[in-house]
Amino acid sequence: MKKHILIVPGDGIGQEVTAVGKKVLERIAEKFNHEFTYDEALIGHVAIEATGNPLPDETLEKMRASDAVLFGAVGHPKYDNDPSAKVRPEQGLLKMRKELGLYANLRPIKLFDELLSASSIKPEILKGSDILFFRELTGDIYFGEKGRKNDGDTAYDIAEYSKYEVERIARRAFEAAMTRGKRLCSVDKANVLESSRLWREVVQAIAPEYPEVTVEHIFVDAAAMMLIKDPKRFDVVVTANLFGDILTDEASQIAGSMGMLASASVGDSTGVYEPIHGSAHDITGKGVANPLASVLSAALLLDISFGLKDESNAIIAAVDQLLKDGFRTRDIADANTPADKILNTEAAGEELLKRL
Ligand code: GGG
Repeated sequence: MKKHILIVPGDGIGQEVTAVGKKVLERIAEKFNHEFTYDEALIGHVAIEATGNPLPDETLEKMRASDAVLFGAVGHPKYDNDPSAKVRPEQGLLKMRKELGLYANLRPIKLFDELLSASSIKPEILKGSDILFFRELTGDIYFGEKGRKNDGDTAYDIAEYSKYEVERIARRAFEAAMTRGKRLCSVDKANVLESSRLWREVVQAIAPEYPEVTVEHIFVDAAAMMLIKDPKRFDVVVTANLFGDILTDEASQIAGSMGMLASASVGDSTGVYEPIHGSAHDITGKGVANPLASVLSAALLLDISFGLKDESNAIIAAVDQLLKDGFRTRDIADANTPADKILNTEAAGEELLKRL
């Protein structure tokens, strides 16, 4: 198969982990006789530094022209601590999602058995957890009108959803539930928010089309609690942009670390695949970031955008083997991990390639 992949490492540890993700794609191409070509583009803080724009037109054009994008992360503490900054790295991320119509963000929360002890949650609560989140990605408070009034003393961000926006993400979640445990949990805050009441109304209206799927509606506050108390009760979860952002960071603790969670953003055109973690400037340049979320994002890319299931499974099996062989990056190591089994980013990539 011939495919063109755009590598967009972005900021901070995005650079370090995406380098490993790319090596894994190269090894897969070699092993399975595919011809993957690559190009690279800027986004986020590095793009602002180079061009003044967090998503240069050239990057967007390259994204549209590619078959899939392997993405890293965006963000820089300089902007986090400067609320008055007019141009911010995250604007590049949001614009990319809107321009490419990436309305569905799939976040599989799968616990590798070997990492049962890496989580602070009790193993008996965790074992067998396997959740697929659908986070809506191009609506909600992230994209509604925002601004200041009263001479800047008051700020607002409007959370807005149309029926169409809810329907298309809900349908994807129902379809996914049909291929899994046939249980769908829709998370909202319908007791308080009008946008959530519309959300619930739309999900309820679609449900009869999927009679085999058991649907439940849970308020986001209760969902946050249940995720930690009883993660196995969830199969597919569908929720709005902001709730999905927060709940999946929480859910990363089910998988042991943010460094283990991959995501796929799909919709109208090119799919974008990236770790759920951000740029993590506290560890940038130290070579200790966990590259497995980027590697697992590459696996999602092969499966979802190219339909290469065997190749995708080969990557997941290699990650599994790496963990079974006792290797850990710092974030998933525990007191029982021998020092010689704790790997830096590059070494984790090398050990993984050996297992591919
Ligand atoms: N790879 C994920 C990433 O870069 N996250 C940084 C960020 O700003 N995330 C906000 C969001 O996902 O909406």
